[in-house]
Amino acid sequence: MPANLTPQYREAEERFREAATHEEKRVALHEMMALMPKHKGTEKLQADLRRRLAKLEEEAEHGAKGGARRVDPGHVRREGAGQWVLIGPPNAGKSALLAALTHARPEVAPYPFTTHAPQPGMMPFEDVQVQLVDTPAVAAAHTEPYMVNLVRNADGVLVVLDPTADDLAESLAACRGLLERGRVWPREKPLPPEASPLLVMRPVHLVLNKADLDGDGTFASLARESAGEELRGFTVSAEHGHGLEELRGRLFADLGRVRIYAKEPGKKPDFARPFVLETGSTVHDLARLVHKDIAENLRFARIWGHARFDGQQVDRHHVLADRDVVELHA
Ligand SMILES: Nc1nc2c(ncn2[C@@H]2O[C@H](COP(=O)(O)OP(=O)(O)OP(=O)(O)O)[C@@H](O)[C@H]2O)c(=O)[nH]1
Ligand SMILES: [Mg+2]
Repeated sequence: MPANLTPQYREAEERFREAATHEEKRVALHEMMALMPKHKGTEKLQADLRRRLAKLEEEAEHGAKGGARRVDPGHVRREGAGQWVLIGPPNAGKSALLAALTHARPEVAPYPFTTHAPQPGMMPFEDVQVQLVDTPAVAAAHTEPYMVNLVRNADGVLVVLDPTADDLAESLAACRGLLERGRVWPREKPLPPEASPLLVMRPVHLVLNKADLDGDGTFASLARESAGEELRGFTVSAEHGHGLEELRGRLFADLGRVRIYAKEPGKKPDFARPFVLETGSTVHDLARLVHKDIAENLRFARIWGHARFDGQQVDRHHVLADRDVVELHA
């Protein structure tokens, strides 16, 4: 029986063949399995893919041949309320931006390809921390292969550009190419009807740096025009601080998270350490984070915040809002 593999499957297969890292191979194999038509004609192929995946996963678990454990440079462990990856051409100021927004101290230098490996930093915002990851330059001539996974696994992507640079169009194209390979679709951009089911919708913003060199903002306006409307643009100066406070607020807001302060009956809320949940989470989701037993035995909760009156009693299905104070009753 013919397998009738789709063009989308063939693309995933191509990515598997070209994959440079272990993690890229694993992702491509998962995509191939998801895209494979499930019928009698593909049973052998399905079994073969499962075998290959099991082998890859075992290698990751026990280290590659020779005993050395392979570390995927494209994987940065997520910390804080969410993770944004900074991508862009050489010299755009990605590292300068990381230094300005976080306590990290990456190398910043007036020559290209200064950054050689991803470097995370934690950006404080009000009472939470957001993770930013600085990365090596994206260029038409060379982009680190692991960058594909880095952008795919992040909660959001910042495309950092120097709008006064003369190769802006090429830089933008290289960044778009990387997002495409990572199957990251800017959330604001309408999805075409034939879009791949593997696309992940993420906030993708344009950060136009070096505003201090762009007197009346002409270069930034031109850059926004060529980037199109689907990317929200921020004009900043990493070195002079312009626009950074607005960006900081956006980076938390666009993660789509709420901060919840838990409170025990008769005690004051713990304002120092909010629980961070996805927007749309319920009282039950919070209870699960606090303790499994509380979640199982939850009777009701009281809420202070956006609810109609303070201390209002709600059930487990109640949807939480940012900065609610919640008292769980089990
Ligand atoms: N005038 C001005 N210069 C900046 C600004 N941000 C960064 N720079 C300068 O631009 C140069 C490159 O900055 P980096 O932060 O190293 O750039 P990068 O994007 O990390 O570069 P690579 O690591 O090579 O990809 C440095 O000389 C910085 O001092 C800014 O807002 N204004
Ligand atoms: Mg750098």
